[in-house]
Parts: sequence; structure tokens; C-alpha cells
Amino acid sequence: METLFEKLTEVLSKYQNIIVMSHQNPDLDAVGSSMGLCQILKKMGKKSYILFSQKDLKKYNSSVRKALEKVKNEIDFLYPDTLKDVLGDSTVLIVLDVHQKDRVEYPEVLDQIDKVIVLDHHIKNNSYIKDTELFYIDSTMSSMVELISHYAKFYGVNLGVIISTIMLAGMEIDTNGFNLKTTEKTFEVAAYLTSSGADSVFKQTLLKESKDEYLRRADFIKSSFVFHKNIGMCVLPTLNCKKEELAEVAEELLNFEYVEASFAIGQLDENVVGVSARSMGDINVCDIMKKLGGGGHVTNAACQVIDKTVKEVERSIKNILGEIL
Ligand SMILES: [Mn+2]
Repeated sequence: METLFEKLTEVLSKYQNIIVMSHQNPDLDAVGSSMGLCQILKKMGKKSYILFSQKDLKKYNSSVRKALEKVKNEIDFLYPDTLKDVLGDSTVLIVLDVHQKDRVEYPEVLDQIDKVIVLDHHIKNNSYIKDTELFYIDSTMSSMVELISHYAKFYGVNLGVIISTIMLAGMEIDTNGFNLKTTEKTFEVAAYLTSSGADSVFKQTLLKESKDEYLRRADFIKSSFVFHKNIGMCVLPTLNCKKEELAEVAEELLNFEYVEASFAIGQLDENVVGVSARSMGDINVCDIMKKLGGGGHVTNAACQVIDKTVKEVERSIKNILGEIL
């Protein structure tokens, strides 16, 4: 990893202004790693900004919103309408926690800045951003926070209480509570963030959810069922459910006794059905999602199916499982 950090530092040395952008609906992994990166850039003597949408703030809980407000003394947030004020020859865009053009928060920004660096931890997709100054993906990393924390440590940066706590919360989300994709290195990073000031009580408040959200999910879980002895499945009854919601339900089903693999299926759009799949490791959910045009990891995969009903997708998954189990 040191080679990456040396290379990254070398590429960054050519630019004065650095704009950091993550994926749509940035979660705490995206937000935390963006902030951690800005602290590193500050130590390098660079001017850095996080491109962020104010309309997104509503989806965070009150503690996250308060933390974002406090951190404004240290981090410069930029909004699409103020972007052109900082654009210039010496500007580079760092795309963090995502690598596909259509999944970044503001795809049009990729047309405005031609020097781009991509850093991600997801499995490489064909629609990745091309012609970059540096393109790095490590899908063995638990989270973007893990990679940025290593960089912060390498560079000797003081992250401070708020940012290191947001980063630790981000890592907890991406690993589903230090269960998925968690290695020895993940815990080393958690220890590093704790020694940088991350506070576990503060972290809990950042991760709190509303009772309404909890009950909505509980209703879905109530309608879930187990078949083949070890497959958990939930078909969300609502129209227009969110991808994140499917992921949360699939993850939750995996907590139940005997469940080895789980699937959450829901209508994402008028003609798009989404599936989120999770596994303890023995059942390869990536292979199953690939058969429906999706992809991912052995333990964490997803797909989107066009012009099929939720029922049809449910049947397809059951048929595939029937063949392999
Ligand atoms: Mn992430």
C-alpha cells in the first residue's frame, strides 16, 4: 500500500485545488473518508473541498447533521453552484468510494474537470471512469475509511475527535458491525481511529435511527420467510423502495439462526426490480446475482432486473437456488 500512497502523493503534488466527490446518497463511509482525505490534503498544504449536496442533509440523523455543522470550521464544503469559483488549471477531482460515472454524486462534474483520480473499494464494474491520473481499487478493503485511515497514518495526520468518530461509524456501517469483509487490518484501523480520538458513545449517536425507520424495516422482516432450511427471503411489498433498504433487510435476515444466505427483493422503479443478497460464505450469492445480470462478492451481491415483476424475480432466484442447492 505504501507504493500507492507514494504514487498518490506524487500525483497530488501537481495540483493546488483538490475537489473530493463521492457517490449518490453518501453514507458515513463516503462522508468520513472524504473528510479524512481533506485533513491529509490540508497537511500537504493543498486547498481541498468536498462537493456535497445540501438537500442530502435531511436524510442524516440530528447528531450527524450537528457533527457536519461543527466540522465546517475545518472542512470546506462546496455545492454544485459554487463549483466554478474554484475550477482552474491546477484543479484535480478525487472520486472516492465509487468508480462508475453514473453513480457519482454529480456525474456532470466529470465533464467539467478533466484531471481525475479514482479511489474505491468496490468490485470493478465495466462502466468505470476512464482516462484518469490514477485509478486504484482494492476490493479486499472493508471500507473507504480503511484505505484513507492507512493514508492518514502514513502521512502522520491528526484527524481529531469528530472526523475520526464519523470515520469509525462509516467503517461500522460498511462492515455491518465488523462482521462482513472484516480483517485484522480492519481492527487495526479501528484501533488507530480510536487512538485518534474516535469516541464510541458519540459514534452510537451518529448511528441512531428513527423509530419509524426501524418499524418500517421490522414490518418487512415480519413478512420474510425461510425456505430450503437456510435461505432467508423478503419480498418488500412497497413500491419505490430504496437500494439501501434492500441491503439493510438482506443483512438483517442473515442474523437469523440457520440462515446461510439471504435475499431482499423490491420494486425500485416503475420497471426495475432490485435484489440485494448476502451470504455467510458457503453459498456464492455473487454467482446467483450474475445469472440475473448483477454482480458483487461471494458474500455480498446485488442485481437490477428490468421489465420483470417482483414475483417473477422471486421465482427466478428460487429456480437458480433449486439447481445449485
Ligand atoms: Mn464504502
